[in-house]
Amino acid sequence: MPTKQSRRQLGLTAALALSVFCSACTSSGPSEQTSTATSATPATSSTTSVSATSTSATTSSTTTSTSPTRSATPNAVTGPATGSVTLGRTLATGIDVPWGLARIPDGDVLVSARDSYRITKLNVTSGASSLLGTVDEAVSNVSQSGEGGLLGIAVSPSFATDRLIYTYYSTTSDNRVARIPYDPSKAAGRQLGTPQVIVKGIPHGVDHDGGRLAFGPDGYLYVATGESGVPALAQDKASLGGKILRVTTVGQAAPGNPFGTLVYSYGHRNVQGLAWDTAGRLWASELGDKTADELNLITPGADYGWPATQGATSIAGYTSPVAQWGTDEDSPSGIAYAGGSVWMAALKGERLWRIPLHGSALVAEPQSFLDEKLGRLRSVLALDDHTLLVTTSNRDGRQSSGSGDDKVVLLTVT
Ligand SMILES: [Ca+2]
Repeated sequence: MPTKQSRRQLGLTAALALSVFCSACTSSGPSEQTSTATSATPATSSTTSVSATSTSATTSSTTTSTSPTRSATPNAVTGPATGSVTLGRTLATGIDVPWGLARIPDGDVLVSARDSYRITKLNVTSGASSLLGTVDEAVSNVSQSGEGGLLGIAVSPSFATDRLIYTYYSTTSDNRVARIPYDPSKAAGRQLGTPQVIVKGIPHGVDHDGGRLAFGPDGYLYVATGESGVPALAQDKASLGGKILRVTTVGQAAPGNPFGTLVYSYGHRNVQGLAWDTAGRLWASELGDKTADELNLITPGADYGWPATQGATSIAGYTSPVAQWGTDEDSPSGIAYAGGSVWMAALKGERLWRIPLHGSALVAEPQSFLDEKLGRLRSVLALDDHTLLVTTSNRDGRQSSGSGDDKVVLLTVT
């Protein structure tokens, strides 16, 4: 078995093999595995691949990473990455397992917990927290090492007046999106009303349950789903599995959707991260199988290739990712956009990736931060261009947890 260090070195090679062609896309496996199940597989370079080495240095609180070699390919990697990450305060501990993060207008952040079904409000200045309540309709399958439970959370674009919270959760038979009234005038722990289901029938499996929710700049709700371990569902436009959905606040197909249904994009294996850049482009992270995790630029109606391909492809009709990684170094869940970069939380990779962008292209190789400092990372929320919240995911059944797990931690980034 390779050591963590050797796996990291392997993976950096894989991480830098951007825009590569996948010729060995294998059968489906679990998506959030620990680091022992697969090894990073450097992919075959194509004419646009980046060949580079990368080094990283770590100080007591700030991690820096440099990527010295540039590609000569136009519209690809053009400059050195110069980011940094400074570990800040731990705002919350002992959460079982933090999955969704969403900011409400007064600046506090709501945290949904996958296996306790709790929704907690967190003050990002003081660290004070209070329980809104539990979503008792949610069903975790952590006893099966599964990935279901209370997953993503989003707040209504009209939250200041309607106080609606949107959640994505698993039942025993499907995954659902519901909106829940929040009444802060009630006692802590009793502030959540009855969930009103707006989307049901999202395929549910032990693994590949998707789960991210986010309102776009257009005011519609985007829902990231997984193919539930049935790869063919990703290509079935009649299925809600393996898709990014775009719905109204009552769960109907949003106006302008490419097929007149809830489906916005398809051919996804398991999407757990959604974020928009300042120009309104939608980015999504996707857990790959054995060879390539992905950061995709999402366009309506596009087919992202699963299960025929993963990672970059030259097959007509499939959209290649903008960046990809070996699964040992990534297994991405949440993403956020801040300061010109997408920040990606890695589960199996136990790190935070910075992906510097110029428009829709990479401007430098992705940088790796916090390697193994906090363990598995699940979600990222940008409070501003230089402040992120990140959550650990060490109690999710995939490894032994440490003291204080799971946590919500502040980061200062550049
Ligand atoms: Ca793909």
